Amino acid sequence: MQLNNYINGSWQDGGGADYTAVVNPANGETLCDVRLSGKSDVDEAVKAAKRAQKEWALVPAPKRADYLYEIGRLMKERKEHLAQVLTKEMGKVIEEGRGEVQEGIDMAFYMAGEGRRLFGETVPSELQDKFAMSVRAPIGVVGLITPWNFPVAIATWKSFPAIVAGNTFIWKPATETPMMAYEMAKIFDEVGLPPGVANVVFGSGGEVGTAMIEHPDIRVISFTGSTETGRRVAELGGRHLKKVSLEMGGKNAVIVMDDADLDLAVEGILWSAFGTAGQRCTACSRVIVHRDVKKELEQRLLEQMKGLTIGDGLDESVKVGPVINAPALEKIHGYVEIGKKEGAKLLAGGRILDDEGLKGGYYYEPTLFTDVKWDSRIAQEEIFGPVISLIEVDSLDEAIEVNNSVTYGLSSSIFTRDVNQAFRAQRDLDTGIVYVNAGTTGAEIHLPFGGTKGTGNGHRDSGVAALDVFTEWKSIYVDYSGKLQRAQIDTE
Ligand code: UN1
Repeated sequence: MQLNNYINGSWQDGGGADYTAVVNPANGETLCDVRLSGKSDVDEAVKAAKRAQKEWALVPAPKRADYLYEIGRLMKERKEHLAQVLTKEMGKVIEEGRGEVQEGIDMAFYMAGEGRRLFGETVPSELQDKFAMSVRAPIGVVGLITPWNFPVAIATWKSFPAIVAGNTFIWKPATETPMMAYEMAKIFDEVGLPPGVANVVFGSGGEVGTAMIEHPDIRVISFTGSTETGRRVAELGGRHLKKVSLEMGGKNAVIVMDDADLDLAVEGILWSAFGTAGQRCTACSRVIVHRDVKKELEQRLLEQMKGLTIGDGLDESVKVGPVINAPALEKIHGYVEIGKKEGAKLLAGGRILDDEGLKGGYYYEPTLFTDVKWDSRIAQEEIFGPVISLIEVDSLDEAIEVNNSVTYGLSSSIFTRDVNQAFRAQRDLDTGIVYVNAGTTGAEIHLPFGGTKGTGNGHRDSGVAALDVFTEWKSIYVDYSGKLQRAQIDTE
């Protein structure tokens, strides 16, 4: 099987010379080949998107939303198939695959609702017989660059608000996960979106991404991925005066206070640390624990970790799937070695697995470090794998300080039964998302998603906030006085 780009409503072979193989991380088998694209494919897609956008912007928003209802309906109908493709392609366990597809379905219906809102504002004018309002205007052609760890949900967070607001888009999915993008392109095609509204271009390395960022007719770049790549996107985007929305890494912590329900905390930690094999930007990778419950928490975590079945995510009994590829395995293992050198105590895990039944795949054993220093590298840098670092503290103040000591600011969580501590924590934790008595993952699509500090650059995916990325505020004044009224002068 070979995948083609979807440009201007038709399937086209990429113009690049090379193919890349899509590999199932659970067993190393090749799933399909993709011909890579180049700058000429981007140019063609942008041309089509620009042409289509003029007409698309004139389609009333509730009518644009009708396509989203239809997309949501098809995704729902194909939920199981999409989840299977997702699990084969990137490895997350099937239960989470279904959850991710559900996130996309929710986004379709939620953003379709925005087609009947897209609220602007009317405000009184300073002058008599003058009407003042501001409306959300579409921006034009937008570029979407998405990661492999959430190959469908994140794409829906970006593409659905983009089109409901009257933009057209070019989407470059991650090289590792083009199959999900292909499935979505088929849906865009089937619902009859006008040609050029949705375009999918498969790339690799920097060529397609760079061509998108440099293209004068792409006005917005919405990127989710690594901090390293995000920085390059921001630099290049800045040079071309693009509106750039970035969602990048995290170093998310669960705080466990001395009055916490420990069973609940353990469940929350395991789910958010080892779900998607720790490859979520919201994954819990630090546990900041009050000294009085540290030993007890360690014991309970160790006990529960024994029950985590590792293997191919298509097997319903498996709890932890593979990581994405060999370089990811090496990176994770490299961090475990660093942790040991830094003097952290390895309580469990710490191995690349190639036992019978796991051969050919990329599996890392769920890992628990304790006695980790808050400023050590394993406690500060994003590992993006199933590794937890336990850090001991004496008070809520210290826990918050440790939480806030990292350069990232995506998600955080606190387990406590004390409502005062919970409310203080939600105020003082410097992250874009805060959970009380829940792990660090599981953001819902109708709330803004994003982080402070090095996690992003102030924009948000999801929720109504996503519309701020894909619309321009336009202020409109209508003077019906019949005379020339001068603001700031005739108001005296
Ligand atoms: C990501 O890891 O990039 O909150 C997104 C969550 C999911 C989305 C994660 N709803 O964990």
